[in-house]
Amino acid sequence: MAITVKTVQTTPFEGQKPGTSGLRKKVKVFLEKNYTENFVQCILNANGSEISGSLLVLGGDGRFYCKEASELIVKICAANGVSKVLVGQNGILSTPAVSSLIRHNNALGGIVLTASHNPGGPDNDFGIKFNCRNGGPAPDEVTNEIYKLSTQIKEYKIVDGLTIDLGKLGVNNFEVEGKPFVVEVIDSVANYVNHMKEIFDFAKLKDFVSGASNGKPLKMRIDSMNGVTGPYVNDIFVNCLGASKDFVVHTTPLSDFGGLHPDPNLTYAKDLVDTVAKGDYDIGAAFDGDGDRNMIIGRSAFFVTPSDSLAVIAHYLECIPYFKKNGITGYARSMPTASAVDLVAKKLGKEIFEVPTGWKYFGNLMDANRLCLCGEESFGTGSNHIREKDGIWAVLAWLSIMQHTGKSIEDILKAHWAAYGRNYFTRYDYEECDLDPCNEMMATMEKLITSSEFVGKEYSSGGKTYKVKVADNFSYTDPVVNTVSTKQGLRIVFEDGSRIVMRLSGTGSSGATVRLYIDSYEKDNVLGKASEMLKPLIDIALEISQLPKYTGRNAPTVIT
Ligand code: VG1
Ligand code: CO
Repeated sequence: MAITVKTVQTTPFEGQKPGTSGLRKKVKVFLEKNYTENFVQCILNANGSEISGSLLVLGGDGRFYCKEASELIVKICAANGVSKVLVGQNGILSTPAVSSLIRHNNALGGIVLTASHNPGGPDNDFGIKFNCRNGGPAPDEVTNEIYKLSTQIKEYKIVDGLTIDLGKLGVNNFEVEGKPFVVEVIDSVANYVNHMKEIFDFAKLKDFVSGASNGKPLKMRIDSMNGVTGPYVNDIFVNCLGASKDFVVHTTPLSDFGGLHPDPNLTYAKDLVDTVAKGDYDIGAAFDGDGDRNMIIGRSAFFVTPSDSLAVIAHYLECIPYFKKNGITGYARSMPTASAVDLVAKKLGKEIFEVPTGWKYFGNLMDANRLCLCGEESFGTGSNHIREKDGIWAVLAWLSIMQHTGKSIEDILKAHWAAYGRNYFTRYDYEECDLDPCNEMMATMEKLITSSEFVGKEYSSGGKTYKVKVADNFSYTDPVVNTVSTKQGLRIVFEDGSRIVMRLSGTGSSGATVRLYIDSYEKDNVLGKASEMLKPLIDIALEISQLPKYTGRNAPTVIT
């Protein structure tokens, strides 16, 4: 079929600035005439001449507008000289699967259609993210360029008369103004599942899950929260590892996530937590909408903080065949993540890096072969097998550790704390506050904590006194390419290592979400309750920031 390219005049939209992870707005914003077209054209333009003749991967988490956006993007790619698009069946690909596909196919990059953990449906969020050749989210230089182009755009290119059935697997050949253009609709899960089989010992895990190795089948509860992981979970845990079908729930991707907020934390994954709390399961896990986040809980809903999860995986990394084979390089965490993994790195003599919030900051270190395992406190854990965090990978890592140690999750954690001490951590989220007062709060607090008399100041609460050692707005110099990222979060570090961190979220679609992170380290007192242990520091943080005054909130929306 011969197809012609059409150039459409357009004008810029305000605010097409990618945040922590892509551009996220309400669906109705993306549906405005030319809004999606403009942004996609800018993504392609940001790649310059490399777009011509390129291969791109395309897919999303199945939320409302994913399918239509996929069809639209294919048409814009065709018009801009892309030679091939690999698209997941029905537009479905998890974020880790996109990353894996980009790498396996040596693609120029990928376009991921997701607003991740944000709710979906016609009245909720949609998102578009560009991942580069290494499979990782575009770094700041690229997203800044996309944004700059979005403020100047005058036209976009699109083809008419190109239709494909995204439901049908196979290769679709077209000719666009004399040049071949191919759309291949691929199985959404096959490549990813094979990748997991290369990393983990599936035979061993199958014996463990079925009980063949110890006479006791593992009882697990895996909750896909109606997000994209459902098909992957069914194939990996049920088909490959032999878990009972009853152990996996909410595995059909729904365009509105069935009304769930697909964020795997103690508040939004309540169904999982309540079920596992009854004491019948050995492990519970949940994922977010696009499958890159994970929450792990043990029997009776014993909660594993993501900071601890990272440290435990770091400690046991060699029980996973991939690391045994490829060796262990360094570890990393985002700045607000508690530093439990730092202690493991120190013990094992490995490099450890502290980067700003957002997975894009890990990529260069992985590419330079200095980093093989990293995580964020926001339920993100992953390794250098791809360049995104990976929810299912994290569960397979935990199953491997349970199999290797023969211990329960709670016992694994307790042994870890006994050996290393414990980093207590909590995060308070104040969602959808008014933007202006939050900006004012952050500016006022920054001024206060960076003033010369702030260091050395003492704050007391609950019978404890903390003396300020360092306070700043976190800035990061990438050790590989030397780019500097400033203003990445306000940080107060006390003499005993306790920290208060505060930043505004970069993934919301309206208003401001304030995140307050608190952590402190205890060498011996490791069995306390985090909420009680950290109470004095929380009170001090609220006093310093005047958060209740600025936000009008007396309690957070979510406590982790
Ligand atoms: C949040 C998390 C951050 C994570 C990001 C993307 O960002 O804090 O750690 O990398 O979401 O995760 P923010 O700016 O809202 O704090 V995902 O699973 O939404 O792509
Ligand atoms: Co996500």
